[in-house]
Amino acid sequence: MFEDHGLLVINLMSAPGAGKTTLLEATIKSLRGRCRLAVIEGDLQTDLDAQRIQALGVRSHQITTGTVCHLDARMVARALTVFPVDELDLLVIENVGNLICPASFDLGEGLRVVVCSVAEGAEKPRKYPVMFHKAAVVLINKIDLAAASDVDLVELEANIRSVNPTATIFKLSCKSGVGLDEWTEWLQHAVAARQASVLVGA
Ligand SMILES: Nc1nc2c(ncn2[C@@H]2O[C@H](COP(=O)(O)OP(=O)(O)OP(=O)(O)O)[C@@H](O)[C@H]2O)c(=O)[nH]1
Ligand SMILES: [Mg+2]
Repeated sequence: MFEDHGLLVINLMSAPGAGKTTLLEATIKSLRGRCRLAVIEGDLQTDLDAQRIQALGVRSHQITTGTVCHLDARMVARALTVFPVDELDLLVIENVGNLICPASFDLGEGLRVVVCSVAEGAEKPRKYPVMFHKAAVVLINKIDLAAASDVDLVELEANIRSVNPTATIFKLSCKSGVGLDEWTEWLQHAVAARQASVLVGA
């Protein structure tokens, strides 16, 4: 259904607190006026993340899963009955913060984007490889904390490459803004490519 509508859908995943919602806030500010965007949020409880997105004037819908540690396609399909996504260029689904289970559930997304925060430690991609296997993009976030976390960015990037040699990797800090332009530029190209592929197919 997403493909038929020429809609780029991103399944945004990470460990809890890696910076998914902060990244979305920064991305929304950067793409303002250039891309019609909406967000579906997944959390066990609260609509705090959906409120953060709405505060920026962007439509968002919160799914609360109760005890379930991931989103699945049925939850997203149900959300779409009350949250129509017509006339959008980009839908981002922020999955439940969890580096394990969400990786095993296809939400119908066109792209998987994984946020890997420096503060988690350099070895995490090797310990939790399934999350990284199908990622089109890995965003290494919180690079401002590299020294304080005693994490070698070269080692972290090599560990991502060892489990996913083809992912596009960006190093950024949502706090300082470093690296965000490269990410939003890439994202705009991805949206345009999605739309162009529908035009070619039509
Ligand atoms: N130092 C630093 N802090 C950051 C950065 N990005 C996000 N944070 C902080 O990290 C914390 C968690 O950020 P969120 O964006 O809520 O993380 P999340 O992945 O959406 O969290 P969940 O939805 O609960 O899984 C917040 O206190 C942010 O301010 C960064 O680049 N550098
Ligand atoms: Mg969040």
